[in-house]
Amino acid sequence: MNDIEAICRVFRENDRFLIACHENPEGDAIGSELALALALRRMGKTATVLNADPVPENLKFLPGADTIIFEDDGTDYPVSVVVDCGSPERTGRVGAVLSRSPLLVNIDHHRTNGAHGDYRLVDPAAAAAGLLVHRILVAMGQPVGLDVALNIYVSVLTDTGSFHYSSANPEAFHVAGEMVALGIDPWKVSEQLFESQEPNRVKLLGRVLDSLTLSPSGKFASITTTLKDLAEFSATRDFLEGFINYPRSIAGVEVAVSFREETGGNWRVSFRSKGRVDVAEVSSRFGGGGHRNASGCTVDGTLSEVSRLVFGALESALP
Ligand SMILES: [Mn+2]
Repeated sequence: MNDIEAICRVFRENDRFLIACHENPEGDAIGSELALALALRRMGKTATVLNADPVPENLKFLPGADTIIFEDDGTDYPVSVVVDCGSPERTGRVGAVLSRSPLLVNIDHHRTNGAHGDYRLVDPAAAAAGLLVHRILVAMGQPVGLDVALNIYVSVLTDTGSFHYSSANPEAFHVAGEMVALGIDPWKVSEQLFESQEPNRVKLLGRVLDSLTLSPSGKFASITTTLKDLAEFSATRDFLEGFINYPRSIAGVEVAVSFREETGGNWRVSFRSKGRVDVAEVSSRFGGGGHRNASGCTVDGTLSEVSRLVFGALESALP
């Protein structure tokens, strides 16, 4: 789904844009929407970024992050743009605001992306949605300023797991290298992203790691976070970002699972695969979605019911 030329035309010919991403945004979601917003503003356009959830503490340094709004400003925009979002539902409560626009542009790299939007640039081969924004800026002949470069660099760095994942393809390295050539300092970015944790987040990690459970086969490992844990450490959900990498790091484990209790008694289930199990397929069985190696879904029930269902699905998905 590649309407890049039509999308460039939409960006050139319109003046006011509403930009959004998925709920609980991370580096790629925020980096790609801010890169696009800042580039459009530089073209003299109005670009409003509306998110359902706050910017995680470690992403607040991103240029433009302080301009994101969290409530409907009551304005109707001729064009809405959704980035890094596999389905319209994943925009959460801002979805209703987006649907007031007569035109929706869908920029995404989730393999499970449906056919939403009037114009789509959906490429599952792209390592980050930020790279798709970069392709659009290049196609429009728009220069990439330092503020845009930092957002694109962070989107690529975070969505490739600091270039650890197999999604880190030549485009990812090439564009990241270009951003460094423009003046981005990799260590300064890493310091902001990874070396600026709140003490309570590290304490919560200790609690969560205590819940580590391995399946009898040793191929699956899970961690669990309850609402009580979150309350005890005054944690916001972004505290949990990256915790799932610890169970995945165990020798022999193919898939790591994180169970996070949500209000209403259901569980947000996240999967990280080392590559042999397609966890996008597993989470789609529970109505979720994502990538082959990183996906998520929400499942109702008690923790023991939910973990039995999820581990059962994983066993049957083993190649
Ligand atoms: Mn992404």
